[in-house]
Amino acid sequence: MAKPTLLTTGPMMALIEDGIAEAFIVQRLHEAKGDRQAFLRRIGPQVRAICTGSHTGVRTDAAMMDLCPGLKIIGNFGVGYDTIEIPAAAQRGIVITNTPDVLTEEVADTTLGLLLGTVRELYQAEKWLRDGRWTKDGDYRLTPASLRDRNVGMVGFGRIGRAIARRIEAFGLEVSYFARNPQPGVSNRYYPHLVAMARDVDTLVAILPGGPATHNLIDAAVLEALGPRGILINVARGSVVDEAALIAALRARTILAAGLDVYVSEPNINPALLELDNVTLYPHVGSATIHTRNAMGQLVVDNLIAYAEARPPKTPVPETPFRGW
Ligand code: 8YV
Repeated sequence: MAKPTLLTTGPMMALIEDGIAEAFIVQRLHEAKGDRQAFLRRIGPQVRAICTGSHTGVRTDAAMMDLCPGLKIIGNFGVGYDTIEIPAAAQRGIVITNTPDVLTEEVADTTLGLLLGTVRELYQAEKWLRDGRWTKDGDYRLTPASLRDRNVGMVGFGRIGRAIARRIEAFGLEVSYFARNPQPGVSNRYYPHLVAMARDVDTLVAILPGGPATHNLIDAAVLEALGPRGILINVARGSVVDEAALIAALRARTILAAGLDVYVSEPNINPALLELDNVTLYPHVGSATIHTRNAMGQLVVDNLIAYAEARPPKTPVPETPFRGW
């Protein structure tokens, strides 16, 4: 039987390229010469699978799905799949798969690094040393912020949020959470209103899905409620924070500091952020270790191969349950 055609929307790690090569004829959107639309119109009718990820910068939307009328599965490299138009896939019976669980602990580890680094100005302190200022100007300043007297509110309390909370609690801090619904089996204080939680805590950690439902959720009102001791950590998606409001709050010091791993238009960072000394900036490295990226890549391959071998996929997302190929 002829191999089905798979479209990649951007460069994929070698593990994925090798894993899909056996089972699929692979077409690469980013290698299309000239007009991408013309390329899609030409190969779209054969495409049965798409392999994508937020790093490709390509939105798998209804228009792309319409150009691929036989599309059955979209294998996403990443737990977040906000670059895919989810209702359009659900309507067409296309299964989206993502990479849950395998990155949970890694992202939680990175978040603690970002939190500690932001609170204790660890990057700024290292830069002080590297710039030769320790010998010239003396000790780095005592930091105004400490974890010792902090009170954390999680914005989102899914698998990764709870893994972050476990770590923060191990540091002796109290953790509350805001989510759409109270989570079963946890004793942390639940807030149905984000502004109310922001008023009661001084540290927010955002780890919730991107997309229309959470767009600019952390806005000027939330930042104002967080107040002048406030620290915002975002390891979710750039879109969940109103970036202009955040920049204004950091500039005016109406919040103390922020630590960001994600941005509105990655990898193009708003230059205003680069000029601020009260923000720690990571280049979206939450899950970025060889160990974890290999596990994510393998899960992408397993899901796509499941289609090629007519088996159920391992990790379909809740909005597009598997109902047979
Ligand atoms: C991915 C992420 O590595 O899983 C996610 O949702 O944001 C990262 O872990 C990133 O999407 C790479 O494409």
